[in-house]
Amino acid sequence: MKENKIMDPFYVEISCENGNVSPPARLISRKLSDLVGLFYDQDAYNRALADDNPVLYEVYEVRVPEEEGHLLSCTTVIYPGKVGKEYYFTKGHFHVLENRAEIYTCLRGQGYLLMTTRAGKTHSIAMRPGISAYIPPYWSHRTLNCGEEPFIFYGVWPGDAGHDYESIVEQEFPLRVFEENGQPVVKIK
Ligand code: S6P
Ligand code: ZN
Repeated sequence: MKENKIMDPFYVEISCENGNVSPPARLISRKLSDLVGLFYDQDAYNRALADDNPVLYEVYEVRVPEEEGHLLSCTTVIYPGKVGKEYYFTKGHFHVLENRAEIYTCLRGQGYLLMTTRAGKTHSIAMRPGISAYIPPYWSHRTLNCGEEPFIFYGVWPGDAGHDYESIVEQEFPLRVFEENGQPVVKIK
């Protein structure tokens, strides 16, 4: 590699309060309408959407090239709320290159990391500040907020991993978390 082609080191500052990254990173915002067909209770989803179309989560992505050798990173902020009894969650995905792993470290709030394999194995990890979870290659992953404040985590993954959302739409995510008697309960559906 020619010396003049090598990227310079840099740093960002992350707010554990609201997940903002500075200098400003790319912001992706997902609303209730972006998660059509993903919640368990479709009637509750339709009723909620008729009322309002809130932002469920935001992602602040640190900009580096999306290619082999680099590490991508972002904060994800999931706001508190439910559709019916099911907590707000992310769309969830496999990596396009399925043998690419990822690490999620919780900065604020309470949530769950849900994971599944194509063969139907499932795993969940309760997340709270300081918990750093390893998502091995070949596991799809979805996160949710089961608390009353924003749930914020920082993720790091290989630059060439990519996102496969279609598989999650086609084959329903088998793990779901509902509120029962004021507590989150993980269920296989
Ligand atoms: C990327 C990583 C996260 C998610 C983000 C939103 O590989 O897993 O940055 O993209 O938490 O979730 P989703 O499922 O909407 O991309
Ligand atoms: Zn991922």
